[in-house]
Amino acid sequence: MFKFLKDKLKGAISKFSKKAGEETAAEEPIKEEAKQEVIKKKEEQIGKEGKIGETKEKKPEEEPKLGEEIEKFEEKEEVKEEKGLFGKLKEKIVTTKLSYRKFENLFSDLELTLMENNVALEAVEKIKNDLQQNLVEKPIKRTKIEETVRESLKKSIGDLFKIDKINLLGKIKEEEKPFVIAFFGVNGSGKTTTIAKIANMLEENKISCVLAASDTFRAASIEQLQHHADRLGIKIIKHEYGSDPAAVAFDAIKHAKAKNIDAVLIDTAGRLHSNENLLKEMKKIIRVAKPSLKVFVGEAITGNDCVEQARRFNESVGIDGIILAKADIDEKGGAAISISYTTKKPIMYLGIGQGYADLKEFEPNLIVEGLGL
Ligand SMILES: Nc1nc2c(ncn2[C@@H]2O[C@H](COP(=O)(O)OP(=O)(O)O)[C@@H](O)[C@H]2O)c(=O)[nH]1
Ligand SMILES: [Mg+2]
Repeated sequence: MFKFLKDKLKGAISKFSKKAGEETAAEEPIKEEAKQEVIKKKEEQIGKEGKIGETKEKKPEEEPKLGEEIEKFEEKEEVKEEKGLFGKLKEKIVTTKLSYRKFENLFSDLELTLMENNVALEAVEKIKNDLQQNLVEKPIKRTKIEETVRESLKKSIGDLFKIDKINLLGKIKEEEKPFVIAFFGVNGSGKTTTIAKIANMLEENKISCVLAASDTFRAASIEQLQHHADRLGIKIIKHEYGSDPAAVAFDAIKHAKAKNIDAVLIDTAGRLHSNENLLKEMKKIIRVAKPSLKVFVGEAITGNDCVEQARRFNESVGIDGIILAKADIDEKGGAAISISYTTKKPIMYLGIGQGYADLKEFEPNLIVEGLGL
């Protein structure tokens, strides 16, 4: 999933580390070009989110004022004395201290790499702050710089997923029947396909389910769900096109109750997340079906748009978890890195293809390992 980012990141880390350890006291010119590019990228992202006033530029206290004399590097020779069995052992360690200014300069490459790969601004800022805390004004052995950068990134990115997981199968087995899951997301994000994959997984785990064709809006949506239901041998509840989606969900739940079926999977129409009618429709489905779980299905390849959609769906209907479809064709991976941090909701599964078995349980390690950290 991170084909592109992995290589770029590797290059950026190595460049960062090499430059950070370079023995030069000469003042490096501020890389205006790189800075401008970062600013441009940030403006693009902020523009999309439409929240220009809300972005916070954190200015750490230790940031030197312009014009101030800045010491780029402080290189020290430390003589460590240790009393050992054979007398004094002297170890000469060459350490490097990175100034805030130097860090800012070096981070711009890494920052650009992350942003070009669709990592959301908030996540980039968090990663930057963590790295800064671990590196700036800390004596670090010169041979350990790359390791320190790598470890910091690994921990920082891992921390982006410190959110309680959802054990879907366990929850369905434990909670009251039927367990109702409503799937939301924009048009074409992969909802219907994902529902078929989930239904298949539930059946494999001896959990029965019924599908509710509550996308009564999009042409051929009912036939699409019907096709999956037929292939999987699962019951589908459907009405006419243009009928009330909440009524379809209601009938599916009624059917599940009557037949003692474990779970109900509600497919919904995905028009634009800003669409008022859709919002009303989603709210009605939620009011009527009272889903045990509201899942946002996003398209990993759309990067920042996907993260932004998740945020908006969460604000309007409140989502519990996320499924990122099309992770198999996403070479950047920024949405997967950022979406949980931005919404504070866990990624439950990744869609990794168009087959029924192409659903992978999400583990934060997939990200850290995928990035080669
Ligand atoms: N490569 C790939 N394609 C997918 C995945 N999930 C869905 N798709 C494809 O994306 C397209 C839209 O999916 P669909 O389920 O109809 O989206 P919906 O409009 O949200 O219901 C279809 O062609 C699917 O086959 C996935 O994980 N990987
Ligand atoms: Mg659909």
